[in-house]
Amino acid sequence: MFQSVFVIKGGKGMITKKQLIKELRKNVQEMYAIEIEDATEQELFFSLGTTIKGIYNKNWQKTWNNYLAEEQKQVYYFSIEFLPGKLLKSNLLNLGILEVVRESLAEFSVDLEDLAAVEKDMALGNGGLGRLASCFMDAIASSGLPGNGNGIRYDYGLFKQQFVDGYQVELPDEWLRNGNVWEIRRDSKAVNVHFGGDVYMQPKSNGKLGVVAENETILRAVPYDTGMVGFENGIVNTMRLWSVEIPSSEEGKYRSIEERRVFEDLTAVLYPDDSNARGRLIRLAQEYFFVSAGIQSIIRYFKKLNHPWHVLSEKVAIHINDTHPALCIPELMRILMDEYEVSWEQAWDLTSKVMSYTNHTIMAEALEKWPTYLMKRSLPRMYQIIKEIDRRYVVSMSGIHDAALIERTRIIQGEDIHMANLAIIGSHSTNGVAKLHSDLLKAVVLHDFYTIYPERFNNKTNGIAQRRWLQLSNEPLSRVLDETIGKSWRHEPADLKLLMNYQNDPIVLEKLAKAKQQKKEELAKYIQETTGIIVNPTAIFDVQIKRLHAYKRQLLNLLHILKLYFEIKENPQASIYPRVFIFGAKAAPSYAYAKSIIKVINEVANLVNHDQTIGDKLKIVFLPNYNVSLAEKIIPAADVSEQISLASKEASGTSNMKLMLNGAITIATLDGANVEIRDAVGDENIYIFGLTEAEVYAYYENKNYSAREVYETNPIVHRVLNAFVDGSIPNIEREGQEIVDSLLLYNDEYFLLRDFDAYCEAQARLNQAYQDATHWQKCSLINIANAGTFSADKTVKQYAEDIWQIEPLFAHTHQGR
Ligand code: AZC
Repeated sequence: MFQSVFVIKGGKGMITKKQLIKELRKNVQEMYAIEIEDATEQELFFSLGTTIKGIYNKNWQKTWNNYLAEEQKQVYYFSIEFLPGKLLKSNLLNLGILEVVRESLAEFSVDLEDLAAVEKDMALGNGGLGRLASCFMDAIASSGLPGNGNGIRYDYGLFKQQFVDGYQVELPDEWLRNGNVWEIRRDSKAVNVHFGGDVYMQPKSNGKLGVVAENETILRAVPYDTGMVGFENGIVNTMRLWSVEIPSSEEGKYRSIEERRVFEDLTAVLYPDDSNARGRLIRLAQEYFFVSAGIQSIIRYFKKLNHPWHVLSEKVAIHINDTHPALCIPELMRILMDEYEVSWEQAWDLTSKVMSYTNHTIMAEALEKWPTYLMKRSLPRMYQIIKEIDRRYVVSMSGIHDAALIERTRIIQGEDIHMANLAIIGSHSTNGVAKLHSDLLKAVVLHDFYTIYPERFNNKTNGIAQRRWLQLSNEPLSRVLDETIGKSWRHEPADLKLLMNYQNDPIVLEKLAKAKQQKKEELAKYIQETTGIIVNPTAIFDVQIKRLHAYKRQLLNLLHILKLYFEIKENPQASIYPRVFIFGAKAAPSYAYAKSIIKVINEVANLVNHDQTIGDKLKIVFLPNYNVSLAEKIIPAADVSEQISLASKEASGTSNMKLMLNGAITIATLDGANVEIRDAVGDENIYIFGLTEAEVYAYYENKNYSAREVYETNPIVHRVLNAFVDGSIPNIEREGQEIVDSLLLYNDEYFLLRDFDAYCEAQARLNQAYQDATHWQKCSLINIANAGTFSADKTVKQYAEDIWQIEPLFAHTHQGR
């Protein structure tokens, strides 16, 4: 069925060392009028990037032409966040030229790693959701699937975090300062996006009612495309990010630079503070901006194919990644009806067939709502269409479902527009991101919708790009795997299972231990360079890396650390295996409580790390500015993976998968994908503790939890909590009180005290287990061997088959396999 017009070649042998050096030399000369030998690292990085882009550009063009020629159905993944990190090495790996480039640079005494470090992280996201979108981009291209990303090109990515006196300080992330070598600005594909104004209906010359808009603000959306290079398959898909400009036709409207600034700032920063009215307005405008631009460009493409409208859903799938792009639904309706005179009924039928939605959270505060007045004022046509969708929803459900249920599920309730409701009503698929999460959506969070549209609900457990999180970030482990089970795992992560055959092989276990040790030493060096803290690389490296949030319970980790600290203080001779607790986490700038926890962890670190009686038995390291690149350093070096959110609160988690893949052993609650990790490795190879989700809900039901009771009856909890306010920990008067209040006065919303004993008990078991090296290594091996199941390749294939109904371009050849 696939008659590709072009033969796409990819993979190894694409370029020789000689050719590469020739190209690189040419680019350095053309771009900077100098020789390679005279180029700075920055210049060399840029020239190399340009050279690499030159290598895949043809494939990029061919991939696109193939999609066009085959008229294949494509998916457009709309996400307000993408977190690709650095692209140089991943592009080299996927092109199969990592080694050629490494060797070519060596000829000039340049280390590829140094050059790679020059690249700024593309940090256009906050955390899990954005990183998932980027793992999916890599996996979609690597699976040969026709899929494109659609998002925002923020001038400033997620803030850079520094600690000053233990406090988080946020600095702007000027990732574009030196330019972005990977992107291509496409002026010819720019579109206008309309905001505000007055919108009303008026008969047109053909007698039909048409929409008239006056006094609108018109902004120009300019796309910047980045190639998403597939793994050794010659496919290059597109991630399209939109940037705002003032169209030349509108120039005259603005009298001053300040007036222009307001509009030019629309795509300036990721997640503007939404705690004030102005911030919220910008955020809503951002959502509409990238949605409208993206949908316009999709429709422009579809029109090129010259098909009747009813074919739209056979050619296009649009994915709404969390509710931020939910305006895709009314925007597609608008374009079909207002610009092409498609009837409401047909437009609605097509829209719901094209759209699908992923929910990433059950935290109520993260379910987006927009005040109607804001929508009415800034996006009046969107408001009209949403209102009509809501009205028709109510009418269509009346008589079928009871009135209360309809009221609870409608889109406009009181003064609020519920974006999740819009996303569910206007699409054909709603999925959660781990089995437990999807079950909770059906049973609790979105239960009402589940009774109305049971067939729309499904689960797609998250996955990760093994290429970045193992092949690239952990070369020592990758080499051991190659030697032990061959290289097929590099293409087929499920083949990691072959490692199970070696679980009792002392030589393999020893090799794995060595690979881990090498990464731990590298991290120890990095820790010393960046923080000055000297850690013992043979200690247990215990890692908690994720956004700072109360439900993720970094504080529970800290409570346990304090328990250990007091134990050693009381009994300095006690035999305790040395442990380094490593944190990486950013707190939202407006999230005061999370920032207090950062401060307290830093102060405890300061206290413990300088305490002579503790020595290297206990060290606490909070590495600043956690991001993708830092994760690539920490994860390969981890012995222990902390996944200790309150059961039911973490939708899935993905660092849990990355850590497991790198041989860390998980200590976890039965939350999110931890449940599936447990199923994959078995109870003996993971440390599970704490309340189950059912027990948590039972407490909600019976309202019978008393944190104070735990405090009063448990002497260790008592001792540890007192430390926050009795001066044992210096410099935390305000924060210490705030934390104790959250636990005692406000009854410990996330049940830290309830889970404390169970957590300590699991930690003690783990500590014991680590001291049996062979046993620990075997356990680690079993975790690596079973991590293949959490591959993003597998996950996107499930999306492709069950939700998007798209197929790979053709059965691509794995060259060089
Ligand atoms: C995160 C979830 O918190 C995390 O559990 C999940 O693994 C990840 O998405 C990917 O699905 N959510 C977010 O990052 N943000 C929001 C708004 O949910």
